[in-house]
Amino acid sequence: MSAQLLGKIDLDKDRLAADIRALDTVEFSQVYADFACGRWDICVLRNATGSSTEQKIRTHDAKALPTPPSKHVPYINELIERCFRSDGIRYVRIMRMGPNSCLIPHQDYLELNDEYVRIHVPIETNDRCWNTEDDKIYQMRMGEIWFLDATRIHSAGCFGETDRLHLMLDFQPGTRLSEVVTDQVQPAELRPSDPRPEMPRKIAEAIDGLGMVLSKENFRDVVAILSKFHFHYRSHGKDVYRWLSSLCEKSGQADMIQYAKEIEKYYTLSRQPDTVPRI
Ligand code: YCP
Ligand code: CO
Repeated sequence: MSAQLLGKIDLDKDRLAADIRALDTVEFSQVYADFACGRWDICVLRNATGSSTEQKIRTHDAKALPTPPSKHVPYINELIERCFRSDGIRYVRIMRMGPNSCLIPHQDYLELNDEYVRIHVPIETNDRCWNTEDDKIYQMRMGEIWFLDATRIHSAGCFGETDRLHLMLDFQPGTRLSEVVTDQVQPAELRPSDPRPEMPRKIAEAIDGLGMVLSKENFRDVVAILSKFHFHYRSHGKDVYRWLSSLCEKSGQADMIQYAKEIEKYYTLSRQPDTVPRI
């Protein structure tokens, strides 16, 4: 499948703002920080046990239980119950991304033995937030309910001046998209995004030129530059790894070439839990 707009929620701005303010007092977690460039953290609102000590996802098949932070967001709880068929929910999280931040293009569920059906609802965003999937770019707007096919290579970026907060719900593997929302949601109209310009040859050369300055200390920064470029020029998520491998080759450093292969595998092919490759 691919990303799909399923509908939208008419948000009560004041009540939502009160919940978001309350989240300032709640601790967000960095457990998946290795997927991000910049500021990106997560607050688990519902999970398998209801315990805040469980921050990472795993395969389980019981109705998700509220964690302590969910007490701070009464309006969001109400939205979940009103708009979603909550028996099928396995996780609810808030993903918070800061300005000038993005994710490294990746595929999810590789460390699990099943694939959840993942839904996103932007609850705070700006017009310089984007998502990518394969070679496509699109925007999710406030209150829209999106299915995100996280088995495809995808990414998200926030390049405006304010935070991007998404409510993210994982449904039981195999849930049909017609079984996700209730009849309380409104139909939504897809708004196409402007196409990205072709990457000028000079920029492609500059990327290869990064091989000249590549070192262990700046490897992550180079990955961040490439991940951000991929939002600005027409490309596929996989191109980030192609660019990276090409500039590593240009650097002539065998350990960098090897590391580039390992991270491509970790983010897009296969990974064990808690085995982030280290240079
Ligand atoms: C997950 N995977 O599938 C996480 C979210 C990126 C890595 C963040 O829950
Ligand atoms: Co993802």
